[in-house]
Amino acid sequence: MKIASVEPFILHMPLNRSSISDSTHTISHWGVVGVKITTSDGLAGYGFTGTHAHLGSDRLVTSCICDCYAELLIGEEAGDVSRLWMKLARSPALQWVGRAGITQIALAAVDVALWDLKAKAAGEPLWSFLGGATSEKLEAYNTDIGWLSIPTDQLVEGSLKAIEVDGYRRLKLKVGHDDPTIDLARIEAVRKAVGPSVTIAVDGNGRWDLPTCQRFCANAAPLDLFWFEEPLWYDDVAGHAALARSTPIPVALGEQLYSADAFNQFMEAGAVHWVQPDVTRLGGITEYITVAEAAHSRRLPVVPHVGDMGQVHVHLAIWHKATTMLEYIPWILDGFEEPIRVEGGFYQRPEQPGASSTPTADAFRRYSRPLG
Ligand code: 0YR
Ligand code: MG
Repeated sequence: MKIASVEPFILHMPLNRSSISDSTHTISHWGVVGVKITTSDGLAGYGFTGTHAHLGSDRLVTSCICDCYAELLIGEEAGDVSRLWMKLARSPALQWVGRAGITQIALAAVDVALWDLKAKAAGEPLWSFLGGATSEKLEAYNTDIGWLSIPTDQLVEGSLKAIEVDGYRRLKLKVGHDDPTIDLARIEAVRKAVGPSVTIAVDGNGRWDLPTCQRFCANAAPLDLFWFEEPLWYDDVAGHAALARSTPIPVALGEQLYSADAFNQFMEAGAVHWVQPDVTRLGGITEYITVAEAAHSRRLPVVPHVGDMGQVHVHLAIWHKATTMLEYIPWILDGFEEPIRVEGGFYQRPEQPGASSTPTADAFRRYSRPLG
């Protein structure tokens, strides 16, 4: 199974509403920026990263794949995923240029495509190919009801519908107003409506400083928060460790970390309780496994962030022992051959061979953007 071609693509898929905001971004499209890798025997694997659909920076990713990684891949044995990951991650052309950011995001797309190929060649869905399911059911928690751009009355309404109609038991609400008492009032309204048994996590997307987070956490005590995600600047290990020591609210993070080394620093400092790796940032499934195993060996739970909107992470979450739940954001369901499915608050197991990373022909027709 030799690699015959490496073809990058950029798709900009519209969200299920005009736009959403968290504390740091307002977006209207999700970028599916990736690569199709074809083998000499005609099998095609797809991998992608998730972006905020800025064409300029998306092209940096496809250029990295096209101008740097492709020549290292053509003619290689496609099944040697570990060796190819090392070849790309340690390539002299890129190691000095970036061990985080664009190079890892591009590597993520390639690595997912290679795993997709391997599972397709074996005729199995990735979760089964990796070793099978770790438990009967995988719970979904709902992020899509909680954007900062949703006014409080609709936030309450959407939360109630998610619980009472759709069967969720876990919600995540965005926080990060300049005045945190606004966030506290929003959470309080939801808590009052849904009652004490629903878990409510919050996500600050790195907006606040340490004193603001500490004040927020002290005032949030009666709200029973399940975790506080990305409270501080993404790389601030000491700040997260200080926050973790000063509040009983568990700290969650990882969606913007690019290596196992970065995760190790947070874990060693006691700066994270819920570990949130993302294959679309981390250099793919290969490095994700390293992080998930490191977390599990410290008995820390792993709850991946869905930069792929769950398409690939559903497989990893079903398979890995450290994971019992997965984020749900249904933005790109019409874009993939086997879209993720949640019923009654639980993920359904994918059945098709591969990593559920194959966009539909229709998505390529409708959402493709020029590579440059
Ligand atoms: C929108 N999930 C997140 C989205 C989301 C972000 O900017 O990218 O809110 O990925 O933090 O936990
Ligand atoms: Mg987040």
